[in-house]
Amino acid sequence: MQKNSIKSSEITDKQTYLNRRQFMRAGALLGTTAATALLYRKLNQPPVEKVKGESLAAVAKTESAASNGFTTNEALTSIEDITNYNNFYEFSTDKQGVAIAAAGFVTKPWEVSVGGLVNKPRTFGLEELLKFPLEERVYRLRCVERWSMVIPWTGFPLASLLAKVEPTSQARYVAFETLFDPKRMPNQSTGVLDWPYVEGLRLDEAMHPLTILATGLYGEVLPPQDGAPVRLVVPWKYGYKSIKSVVKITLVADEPPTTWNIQAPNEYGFYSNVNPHVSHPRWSQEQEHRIGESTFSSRDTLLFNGYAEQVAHLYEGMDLRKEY
Ligand SMILES: Nc1nc2c(c(=O)[nH]1)N[C@H]1C(S)=C(S)[C@@H](COP(=O)(O)O)O[C@H]1N2
Ligand SMILES: [Mo]
Repeated sequence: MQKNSIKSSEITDKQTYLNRRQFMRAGALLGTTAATALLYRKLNQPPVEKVKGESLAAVAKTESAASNGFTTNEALTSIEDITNYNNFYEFSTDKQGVAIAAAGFVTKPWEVSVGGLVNKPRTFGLEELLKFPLEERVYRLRCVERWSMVIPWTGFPLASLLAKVEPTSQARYVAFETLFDPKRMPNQSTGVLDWPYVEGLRLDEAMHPLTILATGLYGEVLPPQDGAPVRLVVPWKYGYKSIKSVVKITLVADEPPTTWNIQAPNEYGFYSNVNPHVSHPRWSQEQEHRIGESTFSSRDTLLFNGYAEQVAHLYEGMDLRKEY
C-alpha cells in the first residue's frame, strides 16, 4: 500500500490520470452506460489551445476554483490507494479487504428518497442524479484515524439537490442514511455498528458549496468500495461524516443521530470538524499520514482540514472544544 518515493508516486498519479483523460478524449474509454457517457461529456472540455479567446477565462476559473477550495495542487493519492484502503464497515472492517468484499455490489437500479420538512418530497433515480451538472472537485479527506488522501471526485453540490425539494422554514438539519440490505452488504449481519449507517449535517453545512454528492472519482464511475453509486463528501470534517451509498435524505428540525456518535459519544460528536487542537480521547489529532507517502512521514493537520477560509464563519461564536 505504501509508496517509497513521493516523487515517483506523484508523477505516476498525475500521468495515469492525465493519460486516462486523454484516453477519454479520444473516446476509447467511452463506456456503454449513460453514467459514463455523461462523465465523458462533462469532463472533456475542449483543449485550451483550440479556444484561444477562452484561455484567460480558463485560467481565472482555475484560480477561483482553488480559492474556493474546489481544487488543490497537492499531489493526488493514487487510484490504487483510494480504491484499496477504505473504511466501509458494511463490507469489512479491514481497510484492505473492503475492495474485495464490495466487488460485485449491484448499484442499479438505485434510488435516493428526499423528504421530511420539504415542500416537494421526491425520489431521484440514479439517472436523474447524474443529470445534475457534474463538476470535478479535488479534496483532501482526513480520516479520524490520522490518515489522509487527496481525491479527485466528480459530483455536484448537495445544495442543488436540496433546492429541488424546497426545504421548509422549519428544516434545520439534514439526515442521511446508507442502504440497509444484509444480503448485499454482508457485514450488516454482524453487530459491529448499528445499521443502517446514519449521518447528519446542519442545514447551512449541507448547503455550503464545498458539500457535494459524489458519483465518481478519477473521472470514472464511483467504485463500490468508495460508496457507489452516490456518497456524501464534506471535506472539512472527519471522513466518517462522508456517508457512502446513500438511499435516504431527510430534512429535519432537530439534530439527527449519527452512527459514530451513537457508537462512542465521548469520542465522536455531531460536528466532527477536523481540529488539530481537540484530541481524540485516545490519540492526538495534531498530525496525519498522507497515504502513499513514506511510512514514517507525517504532516500537520490543519484546522477544518485546510478549509478554514471557506467554512470557519459557519462556527462563529461556537466553542469548538465543546461542540466537537
Ligand atoms: N456507510 C458508510 N459510510 C462511510 C463509512 C462506513 O463505514 N460506512 N466509513 C467512513 C469513514 S470512517 C471514512 S474515512 C470514509 C472513507 O471513504 P473512502 O473509503 O472513499 O476513502 O467513508 C466514510 N463513510
Ligand atoms: Mo474515517
